[in-house]
Amino acid sequence: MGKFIRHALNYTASPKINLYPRDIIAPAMTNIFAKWKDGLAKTSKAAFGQIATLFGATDITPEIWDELEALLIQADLGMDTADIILDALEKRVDREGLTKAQQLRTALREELRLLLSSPPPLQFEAQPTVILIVGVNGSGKTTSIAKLGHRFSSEGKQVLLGAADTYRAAAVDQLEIWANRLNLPIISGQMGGDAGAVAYDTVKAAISRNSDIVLIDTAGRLHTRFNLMEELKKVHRVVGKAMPGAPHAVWLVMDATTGQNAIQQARAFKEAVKVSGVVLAKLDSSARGGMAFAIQRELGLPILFAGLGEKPEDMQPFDPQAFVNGILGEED
Ligand SMILES: Nc1nc2c(ncn2[C@@H]2O[C@H](COP(=O)(O)OP(=O)(O)OP(=O)(O)O)[C@@H](O)[C@H]2O)c(=O)[nH]1
Ligand SMILES: [Mg+2]
Repeated sequence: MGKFIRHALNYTASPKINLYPRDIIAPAMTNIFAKWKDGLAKTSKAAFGQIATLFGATDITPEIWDELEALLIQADLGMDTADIILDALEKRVDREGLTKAQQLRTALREELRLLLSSPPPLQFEAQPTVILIVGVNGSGKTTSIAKLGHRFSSEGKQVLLGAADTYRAAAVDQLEIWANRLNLPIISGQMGGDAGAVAYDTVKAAISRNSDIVLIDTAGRLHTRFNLMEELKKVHRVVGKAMPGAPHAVWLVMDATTGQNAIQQARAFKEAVKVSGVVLAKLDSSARGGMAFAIQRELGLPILFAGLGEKPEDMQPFDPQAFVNGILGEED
């Protein structure tokens, strides 16, 4: 058994913690599963849909293995992750004496689930808790901030947004429009101004207003642009000057449609600033979705939230079971 699978098994053996109050509200839960199902409709029809069709055959044949490997790679799991899954499945077929394609399908569902961890509980101990949002151009940062701000404020938290993308024309306006629409307070910078100064002012304002959560938007940047990555490090440092210990979290917004390239990008962000978690945006636009597995296995970062649409309420805490059911279709 591979090292990671062992780890994943240990993980699920630990007691389950109920992370979100939503879990105890039954009607809301039906709603949430519907959201995951709708949000992942593209993925479940495309790559993972073909996997489901593959298991329409009755017996496990050598061809099934070859096709399954190709389909997992096409689904954006990446070669290494696909191999780990296949390896685990082969061992289970031997150990449990599986012969039917349906049994393999159930085993696949379980193995995929084991590769994903539930997000750790969010820590909001510091007052304010400062969260820096980073990522490549167009990954979904600003929209995700609006959605997260909406979510946290609906939970009763005092949220303050910081529009520290002073680089792209209209970036500040974009977040201001969201802030107005969602009734969230915001500190904005001037276009072309110093992003660090805006971040600093936002944190200082949050301290004096007694805010609970600060979400700071930053300019999109290519991970290969040295100067821009240095600037991001500076924003990170300046936030720490405004409040010792801040930022308390750095969330990398990743675009689920980018595929395997996004893993390389994420590594560069991880090196530049201490990324603590991933927001996986645009899962609803992705036909593949397998990136979620690669993010956890190859980057060791938890996926905290998933973007399942463009509306403020289309941001859900990452739920491995709902995700696997969403991409593979309902339980057998
Ligand atoms: N369908 C869908 N669209 C999304 C999601 N998240 C963001 N978008 C769209 O993606 C586009 C880019 O989103 P932004 O939030 O502006 O991305 P950004 O990372 O802030 O972009 P820059 O500031 O230019 O780097 C917008 O059209 C969003 O509406 C999502 O979860 N689902
Ligand atoms: Mg933006």
